Amino acid sequence: MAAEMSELAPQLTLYAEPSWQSPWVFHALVALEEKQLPYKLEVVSLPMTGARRAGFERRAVLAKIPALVHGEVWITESLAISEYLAETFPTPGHPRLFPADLADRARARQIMLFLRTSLFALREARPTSSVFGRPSPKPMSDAARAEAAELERVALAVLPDDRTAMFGTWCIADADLALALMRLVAHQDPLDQRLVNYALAQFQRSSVRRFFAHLPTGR
Ligand SMILES: N[C@@H](CCC(=O)N[C@@H](CS)C(=O)NCC(=O)O)C(=O)O
Repeated sequence: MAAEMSELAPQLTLYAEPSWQSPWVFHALVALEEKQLPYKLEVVSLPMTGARRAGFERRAVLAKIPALVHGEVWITESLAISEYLAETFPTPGHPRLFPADLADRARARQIMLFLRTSLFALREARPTSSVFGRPSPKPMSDAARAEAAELERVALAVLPDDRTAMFGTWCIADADLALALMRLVAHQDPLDQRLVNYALAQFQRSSVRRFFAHLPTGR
């Protein structure tokens, strides 16, 4: 066991939400699993209210889920969580989350921020419940269709051949991109077959399967 995770080291706790539909909890849990760190799970109903909300606001500033607690450190926002894990438990002692190459790392962050700040109509028409639960077809608006085309264009740009990871070896951005593509795959929406294969291969990773093990449907 790494020195940081000895009995004296602060324990890691991940706060999740009971529906297990959050792409951001998915990101944080996959990051912890890929780092192979022991952690405790706490499931908190949303919206947070009363003393719980006040406690989160006091400790984490933003009362959101996922939240990572490490000793006195409370972090919300999924990307801040994975960056904290990457920097607190660095290579070579721990598996890598972000690409080693600085340009690749910047590209990975760019893609992850794109997925967090865009595609709102697509996310509405193709919610994660389709991926983590049962696909429930909803009509695709013109905006959702345009965003699906943009997602496909971006994914093909960063996956120019048959590779199964964006930068040759896995990084945390692959988990996010695969989840975004799975919104389309789950509905059998038109999508370049290479991207279908990429998303399905990513979803076979044991870190992703560990997230699925929490789903009430047991998928
Ligand atoms: N951008 C954030 C999103 C976190 C987020 O919005 N979480 C939702 C649940 S999926 C939440 O905590 N909502 C409760 C609230 O905003 O009060 C991330 O990447 O973690």
